Amino acid sequence: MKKYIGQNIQRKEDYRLVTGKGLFVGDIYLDGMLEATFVRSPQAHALIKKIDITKAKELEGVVDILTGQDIKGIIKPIGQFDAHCAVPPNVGEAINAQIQYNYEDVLAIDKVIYVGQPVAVVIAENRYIAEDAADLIQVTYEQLPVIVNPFKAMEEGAPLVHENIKKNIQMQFHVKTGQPTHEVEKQADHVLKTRVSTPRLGSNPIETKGVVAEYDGRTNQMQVWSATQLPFEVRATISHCLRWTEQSIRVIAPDVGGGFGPKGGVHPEEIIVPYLSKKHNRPVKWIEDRLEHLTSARQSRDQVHDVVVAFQNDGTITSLRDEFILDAGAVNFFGFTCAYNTAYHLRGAYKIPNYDIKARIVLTNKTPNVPFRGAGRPEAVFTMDRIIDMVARKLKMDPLEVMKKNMIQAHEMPYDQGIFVKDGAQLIYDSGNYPEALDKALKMVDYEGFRARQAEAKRQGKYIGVGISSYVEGTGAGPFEGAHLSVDSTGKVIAHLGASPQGQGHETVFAQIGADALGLTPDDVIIRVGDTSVLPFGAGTYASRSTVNAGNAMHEGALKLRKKVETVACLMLGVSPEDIIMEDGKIFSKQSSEKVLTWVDIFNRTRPAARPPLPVEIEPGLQVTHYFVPPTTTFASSIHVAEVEVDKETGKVDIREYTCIHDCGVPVNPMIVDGQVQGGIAQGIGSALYEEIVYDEKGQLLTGSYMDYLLPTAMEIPSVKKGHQVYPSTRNSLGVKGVGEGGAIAPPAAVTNAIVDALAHLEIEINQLPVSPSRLRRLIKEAEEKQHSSTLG
Ligand code: MCN
Repeated sequence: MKKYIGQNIQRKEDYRLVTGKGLFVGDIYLDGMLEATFVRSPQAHALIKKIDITKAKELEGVVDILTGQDIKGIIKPIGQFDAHCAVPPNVGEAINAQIQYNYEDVLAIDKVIYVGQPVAVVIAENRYIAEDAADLIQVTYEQLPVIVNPFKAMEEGAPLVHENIKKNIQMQFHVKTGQPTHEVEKQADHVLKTRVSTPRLGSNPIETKGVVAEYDGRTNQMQVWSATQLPFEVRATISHCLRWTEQSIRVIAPDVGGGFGPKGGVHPEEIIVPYLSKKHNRPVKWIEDRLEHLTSARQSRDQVHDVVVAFQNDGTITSLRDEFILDAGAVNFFGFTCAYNTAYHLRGAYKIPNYDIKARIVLTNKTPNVPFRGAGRPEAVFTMDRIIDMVARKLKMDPLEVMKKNMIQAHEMPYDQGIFVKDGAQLIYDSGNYPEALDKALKMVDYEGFRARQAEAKRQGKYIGVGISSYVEGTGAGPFEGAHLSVDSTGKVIAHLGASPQGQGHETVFAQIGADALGLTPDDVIIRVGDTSVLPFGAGTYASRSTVNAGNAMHEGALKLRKKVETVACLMLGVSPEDIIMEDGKIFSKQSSEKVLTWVDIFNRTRPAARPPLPVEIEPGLQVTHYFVPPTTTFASSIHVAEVEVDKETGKVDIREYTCIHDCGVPVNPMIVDGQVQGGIAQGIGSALYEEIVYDEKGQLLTGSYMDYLLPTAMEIPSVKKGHQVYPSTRNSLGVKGVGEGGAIAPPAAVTNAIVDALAHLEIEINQLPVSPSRLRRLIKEAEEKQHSSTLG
């Protein structure tokens, strides 16, 4: 029964969060707590010749200082997170994956490989003393040649980031299906070659990273609070790096103020802080400051695609060939995650039968690159939908017609793309109707009337344009998620889940799911998340996966619990299970509602040593644990339409309207879904128009403040017009698909296509993000000069 699923239930967590009653890592103060500061490398590539800590050690209040040499052989380095990103053998074989092992020492030992890398750590009675001491530490470096450009990094003789990784190529693979693309290109009416690139970005959550560790010497227990998306992975990595048993470590992700990807994975600070807490038998706290965040927090995106596309006069795309590189920075912790996401998502909603993608993950002297909202898909969609636009302009067709020509039709679902998903399953879209979504979006923006409006605007000296983009996104990636449900003496259900939120509203949506399965209200179901002490296994929040994985674990676990409650109710009411009704917390028989049981009655009846005794086949207590393992990902989809106005003289772009139709299967809480879409689109618009991390050739960060790294504010982000489709997933019993990342995927392509459309008379190509005023102004100027000289010539 769906009473609460599908309802706009107010978010349970919001009162706490908006009244300042949340508990973030920064809010944790413990008796005797020390504070840590990290000394970070100012060099992008250099040998560490000497670290002089004499003066720093003498400062009153300093408790300890560690360098890489102090912990060499004691703390293991952080390597690839295999639980989340190992290549399945069948995929590895199909794509000929070649991988080199790489890692990061938690404090650099002999050499540094990026600016901001931790080199030493100070703990002191407070942060002020720790900061002063850090300033007194003198590190002598011997500069090494720096490699920043990923193409130069692959040249023979280029400086090596890791000595064992030749030509700095940490990983490469080759995905193909259909006919050889070179052959197809020979038969095609047209062949177009282009380069498309997406810059390096930061995720910039409101709350930076932070960790507090408290060791209890009497019980040998370590408690860690971390602003993380993956408490279970933090526990596993602490256990691995420090050789402690997992049972002795409890990791809690309290309230977390945004993560967006880079708070997934594990960072050096999350290992060192617990180590120091145990060493000194005192709590230790570290909170990343904003400058550290901009320099050292993991970054993302950064791909360059060299594409060759073959197509016919009618707009049919016959083949797509792409050689792309992903600049992973100094260490790649996530294996083929982002690169393979790009490779398997590139065709999106289009059917392109002949497909040949070569990917190389290249190391450079920059901050490590990890997944960020979309994780390889925004890059894929920007590449694909720019190609669609270019094909259309080459053929003098409306881009919409080229989209339609190549789009997978509803009757072709489930659609097999002929390659593998990252988890090793065949890439088959489970459900959806992309042409219908496109039609809906076009109606919402009055596409038919747009050209007349555009012409009228032009007469008034205004340049407006419309751009469309679409995506199909594999969401709900496994491997699994768990739910542990129990009932207490007040009759409330407490559910512990493996996935934990950073703002998504999990306390509400999982309560809605539980309430429906159990005939309760969402207030009767209390969600506890982000604590490794209850469930032995958990995966975490990333890849728009929690609703599918934790949601179905909750649903199926709740049904198991319901069964037990029914069994006990049958015993108490003397009826059979088919006769039991569970509604609004009341349990009664279909035949008669005279005798009504509550959950407290059922709880009391199942207490150990209850009188009369329970039949032996019924175990005392009301609790179940359930793990949901999805068969593979489920495919959400969306159409985005941007309408922009371009100021030709300054290159400034205003977004007039932004429209989005999306399908996330069954929405559990449509209001939260809308919020997710709006938030994702804000980040997507940021990456379309403003955001770019820039390094100079010495590997020095040039965008280390918000004066240089531009984020959009509410002033630049329109209220998105949203429309919904509900094509339930066929891969889980709730019929849900993910939505968390979706909003961020399509805006770069939709906005850029709209800018190109607004300036169609200039025939400019924009294949590099962000479309900043200076970049756009330069393109406009070049196009005007070209037109001027051709008129003269
Ligand atoms: N939802 C729903 N019905 C659906 C699908 C989702 O009601 N059919 C609701 C969910 O139950 C959940 C939210 O929408 O409250 C997002 O669900 P889902 O798509 O499953 O994504 P996750 O919960 O796994 O969250 C991860 C995803 C990712 S990968 C990034 S990055 C991201 C995002 O969510 N980071 C966020 N959204 C974010 N939102 C906030 N506020 N902060 C972040 O750091």
